[in-house]
Formats: sequence, C-alpha cells, structure tokens
Amino acid sequence: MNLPGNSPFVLSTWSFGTVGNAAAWPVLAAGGGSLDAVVAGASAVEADPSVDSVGLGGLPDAQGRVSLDACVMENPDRCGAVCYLRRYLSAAQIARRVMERTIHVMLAGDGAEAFAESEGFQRDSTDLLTPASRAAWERWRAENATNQSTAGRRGFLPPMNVEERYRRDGAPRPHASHDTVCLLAMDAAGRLAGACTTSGLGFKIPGRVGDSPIIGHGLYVDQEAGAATATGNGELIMGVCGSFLAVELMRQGREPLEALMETLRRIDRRCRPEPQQQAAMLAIRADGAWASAALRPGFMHCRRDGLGEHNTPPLAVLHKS
Ligand code: SD4
Repeated sequence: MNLPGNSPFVLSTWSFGTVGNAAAWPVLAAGGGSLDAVVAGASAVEADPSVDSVGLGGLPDAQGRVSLDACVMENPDRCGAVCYLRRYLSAAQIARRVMERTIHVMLAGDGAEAFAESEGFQRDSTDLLTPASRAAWERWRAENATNQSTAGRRGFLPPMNVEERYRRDGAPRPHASHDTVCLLAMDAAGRLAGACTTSGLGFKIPGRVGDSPIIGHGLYVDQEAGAATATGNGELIMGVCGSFLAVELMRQGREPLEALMETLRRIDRRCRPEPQQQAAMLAIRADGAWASAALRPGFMHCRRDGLGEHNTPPLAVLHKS
C-alpha cells in the first residue's frame, strides 16, 4: 500500500498497537522524528498492565519471573538492544540508550540492569509481575503439574495462543490480542525507525531470549531499503533472520507484501511451524509503501496516519485456516 509522499504514519502489531500508536502519533503529527515516535509508542505499551505480553504485567517464565527484551533501530550503524531485563520496565528506552550512549549494540541480564541503573532508570518494585500475571502463571503451573502437553518437538512449547486460553478460562481480556508490540514509523522527513519490545513467550524456560531484541530477527531498518519487524514464535523467525530477510528482499526490488510473504513462506518451508505457532510481520519500504502479513489468521495490525486509526487484519495470510 502507498500513502501520499512524506505523510507520516506508524504501524504497530496486534490490536493493543492502538495503545502504542496513541503515544507515537502526536510525536509524528507535531513534526517529530520517527525514533522518538516508536520509542514513545513502545513505552506506552510497556507501561500498560493490561497487555500481558509486554512490559509490566507480561506473562512470566516457567519459574514465575518476568524478563523483558527490546530493541530499536534506524540504520545498520544506529541500533541498540537489551535482553533478559528482570527489574526495569522501560526496555525500549534502555535499548535506545545502549544505541546512543555506548559503543555496543546489545546488553543482557545483570549487565543491562546495571547500565539501566547508571543511566538513571528506576527499578520496578514489583519485578514487573501483576496480580493478574501471577494468577495466570499459577493456573499454568497447576495445569502443567499433571499435563506434559506443552512439551513439543522443540523440547518445550509454551502455549502460543493466549487468546484461546483466555476464552477457555473465561477470564476478561482487555485487549483482544497478544504478544510483542513492534512499531515501525515514517516521519515527515521520510525517515524510518522501528522498536520492538516484549516479555517473550509466556512460561518460557528461564533464560530464553527470542527474536524480538535481536537485530535482523525481530527488527531491521536500513534507510536505503526499508524496515521490517516480526512477532509470533521467535524460534521460527530466528530460523530465517526474518526481518533482515524481508528488508533484503525489498532491497532487491520486491514489493513490501511480496517480501513479507516470501519470508513467511521460507518460515513455513524451512522451520516446520506447529499448527498453533504464529508469525506475523510488518514492513515499510524506503519510499513509504507498506504491508502486513501473517502465517495464520488471528493477527491484527494498527495503522495511524493523518486520516486516523485503523485496526485491521493483515493484507495477506499464508494459511487461510
Ligand atoms: C518472542 N517474538 O519472544 C516474541 C513473542 C511474540 O507473538 O512476538 N509473540 O518469541
């Protein structure tokens, strides 16, 4: 799809992307930069306790502890990431500081937390767990004491379809969505930026890090070619360097939608996804043409531009059912 040249816009994943867009759009509308916009959007979702897959209230790991992963990117020489943050909420902002204040790209675990502290970020007093996310973990733990069905052929397969679980449990679900928030924006100067932030797969093995904070996997941006970002089972996306692949395909001349569909076909063919595993992607080419696509139904994306907010299914789905 194409928007009129140099009209700023922001795309985000899942229906809680509206929370991110609501914070990102005022930055863009005021003539601000795309990096400021995506970090504002990511931070808003991280701070929303009703989103159970990002930031505060994110589902914990198998031992009941939350860990956050995030990255930001503008160009191959302008990227930053943190992973396995357990006590600091603002993962996307800390990732940006890594980019801006260090000679490194990625900091992990205790080192990332020490860096966050040295940069003046406040430690979260709840270790990011809310009563709701603790209750979800206690339910999961009770079920898994007797049921080993989460052990898949990759050894351990956390329940992917959070939506399904909520329906079954009858619990109220404030946002009809799940998983990582990824934002891509183009500002009025035509500059691209992306941010990706997550608490990762719910009930993961402690120590597990997915695609989201890894440059080229969960997010890739190169002003020369375009930007792409991914959500869903990180293990699938990491198998094909999903975001890098999509940007490279656009660099080689593919339309954004073709680039995403080719990446998803590669995942489908080479990573053998389980039926409940999802992968979904967004892309913006350097000229502002954009697309969204998913492996399976259920994914939503949100787009905010000068004409308003649009929360819609992706432009294409590889497996229709
Ligand atoms: C991860 N890709 O940690 C993230 C989770 C996600 O939709 O996006 N789920 O694997």
